[in-house]
Amino acid sequence: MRSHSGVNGSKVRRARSRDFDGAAGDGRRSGAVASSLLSVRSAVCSLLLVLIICGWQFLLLTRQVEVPDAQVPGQGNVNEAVWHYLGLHEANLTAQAFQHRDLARVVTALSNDVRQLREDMLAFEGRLRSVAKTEEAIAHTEKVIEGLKDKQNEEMQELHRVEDALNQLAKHGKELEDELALGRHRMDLRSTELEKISNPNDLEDGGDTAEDGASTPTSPAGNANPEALAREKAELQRQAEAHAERIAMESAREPGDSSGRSTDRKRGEWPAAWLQRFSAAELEASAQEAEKWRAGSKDMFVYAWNGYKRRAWGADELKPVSGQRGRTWGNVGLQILDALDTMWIMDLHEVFDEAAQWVEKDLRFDFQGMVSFFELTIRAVGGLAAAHALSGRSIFLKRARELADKMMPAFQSQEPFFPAARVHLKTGQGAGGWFKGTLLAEAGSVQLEFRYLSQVTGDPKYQRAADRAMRSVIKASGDHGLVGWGLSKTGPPRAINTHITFGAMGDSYYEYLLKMYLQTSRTEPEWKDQWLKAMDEMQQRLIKKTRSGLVYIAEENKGKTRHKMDHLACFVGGMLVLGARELPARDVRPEWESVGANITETCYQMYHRQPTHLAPECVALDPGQAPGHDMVVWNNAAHYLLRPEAAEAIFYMFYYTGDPKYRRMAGEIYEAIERHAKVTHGYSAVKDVRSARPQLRDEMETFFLAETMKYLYLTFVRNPQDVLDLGEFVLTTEAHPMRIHRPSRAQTKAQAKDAFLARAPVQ
Ligand code: DMJ
Repeated sequence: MRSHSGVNGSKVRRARSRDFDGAAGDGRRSGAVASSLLSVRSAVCSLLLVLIICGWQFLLLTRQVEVPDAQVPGQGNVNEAVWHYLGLHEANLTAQAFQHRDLARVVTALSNDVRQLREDMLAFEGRLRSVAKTEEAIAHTEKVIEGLKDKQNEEMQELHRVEDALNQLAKHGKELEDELALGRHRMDLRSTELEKISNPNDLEDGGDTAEDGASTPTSPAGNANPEALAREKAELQRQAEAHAERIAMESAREPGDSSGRSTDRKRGEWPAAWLQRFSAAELEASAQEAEKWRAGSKDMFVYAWNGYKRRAWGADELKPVSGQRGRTWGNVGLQILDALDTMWIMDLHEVFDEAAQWVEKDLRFDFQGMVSFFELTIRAVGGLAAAHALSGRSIFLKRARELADKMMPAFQSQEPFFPAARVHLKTGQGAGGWFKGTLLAEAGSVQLEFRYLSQVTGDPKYQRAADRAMRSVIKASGDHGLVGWGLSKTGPPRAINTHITFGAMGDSYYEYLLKMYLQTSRTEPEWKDQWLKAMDEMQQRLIKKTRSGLVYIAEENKGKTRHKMDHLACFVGGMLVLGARELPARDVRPEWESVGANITETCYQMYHRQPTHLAPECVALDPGQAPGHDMVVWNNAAHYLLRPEAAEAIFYMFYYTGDPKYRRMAGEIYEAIERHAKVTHGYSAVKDVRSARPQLRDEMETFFLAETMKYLYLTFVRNPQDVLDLGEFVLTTEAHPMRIHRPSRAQTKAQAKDAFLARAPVQ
């Protein structure tokens, strides 16, 4: 944890004690000076006083002995006068003696005062000295505490290093185990082969099914010759080897970064790709303009989080208007798990620590009921995995794995190997959902999370299950890239409807194809190849434009185009620019970036054109209509659920281009949410974005804090590449960053070979 509070606190305390030391020293110095000044001043005063009194007495005396001319007429008179003056003189002397006595008293009193003052000063100096000693003692204790803290940190780091080393060892052990298992499996295959060669009649049985779903060799149509079969298998192995070698070589040659980002850029410098279009002054001005939104979006998060903490701590969801606990999704504190990494990214480390404590002590996976496999994966497993990826704390990985282990049995063990729509957390039993088959997005958007678990634990079972489901989806697509959102849930993989959409039910499958490729450092081209196919078909069949130039992604059902676009589909804007900047140059289609930018603009218009500046759930587009009339909001889809996809597209566009206009789009969305959705305990979904003062739904989905807030905040920070580097992380469909895996050459080859054999018609 990157808590700075302790360090800052002691820094402040040290500064304070330094100030106090200074003050004490100054006090001591000024005390001594004051004391000596006082003594000199008193002495000078006394001297002056004596001089004044003496002078005055002298004056008096000389005036009294003066003989006036008129009074010296004769001798007799002179005697009289002398006696008279002597009398006067005597009186004067007496008076003078009294004055001298008074003067002596004053001088004694003054010197007493001076002595007293000196004593007081000495006592004060003594006290100051003892205060300084106490300060020294405090400073020393603080130093000792800091030393202890440093030591503790070092020990924690050492612990993490040991943990990492252990993980590496475990991973290595698992790899060896895998290799062993593979070797055994191959031996089994060979002995089965040999048996079949020596007993050709068995071939008619059609073969058994191996435990892990890989088929044992069956006779290809029209080929019952055992020698030919053996030759074919050997050829297949040779091809697989050659394929694996090629993939390993290509991935080693991969540029690794086609985004235009300068890899040796220092933190705080503007990205080279941004500077190609904007001056440093323009970028600086944009960052300054966004600062208020950055601070505001952080406050927004804290406000909603505090409401949840106050009213629904530990619940899956909060109802932000009534302050009640919201829907139950598995009783796993879903809001906490989904928001962890946003806290980390926003540097809210105290809040993060508090949530981490809850994860460690209170999180339970014992809900007695069915929960959505997909939602639990993307929000809970993904949330925990991302908290692990960012903080490196093993508790998150431990809990993520615990949950995934409970969910694993819900992956079908036979074709099509999809995960069940729902899972019972106590028993691991799977069950169907509202749809008779499997939803495309549900089968094809759990891979990043499960693969991350395999990558960091070294246990391949999570990745195997998830990849197998993905390969089934690809099989179900036939020769195409696009596929209907309804898939069969039994038997060989196939689509059971023709409804093609990048909105609800389909969306994140396409997103995961691209991101799976990026997640393993571009070493598994099978995902990218399928994504490229899907993008080419999307471009040809679904990307449309209205007369006024609004570019959108239509849907297709039973061969007919439907001119509607879900808010959900806005993610495509971000996905296209991600592909354009992160794929090897030879794969990038020139139109991706501009189509991505245009879709992002349309999604922004979905907000901007409403009186609330909030977007509806879906819009219908009319390509033939005049400008301003080409986007229609249906009555049954006029609500805004605090969804993130437009903010997501804006974030990706900004991340790669640095264009200030994207910050302004995001700023407008942030302000609209603040104005219309803020309620007593958080932020609420609104009923109708067309109404200037919309009513509220009393719902705050967990993705508001997980995604919407994260994307907005990341768009407002000075440079998102310094906060979350997309060369290091890939974001899941719930915006959870998974650290990009860097497989070794041997791992790349093994994976490529497995993939080749998994797709081969005959094994
Ligand atoms: C999120 O849970 C995920 O982004 C999911 O893929 C689609 N729907 C919501 C957000 O709208």
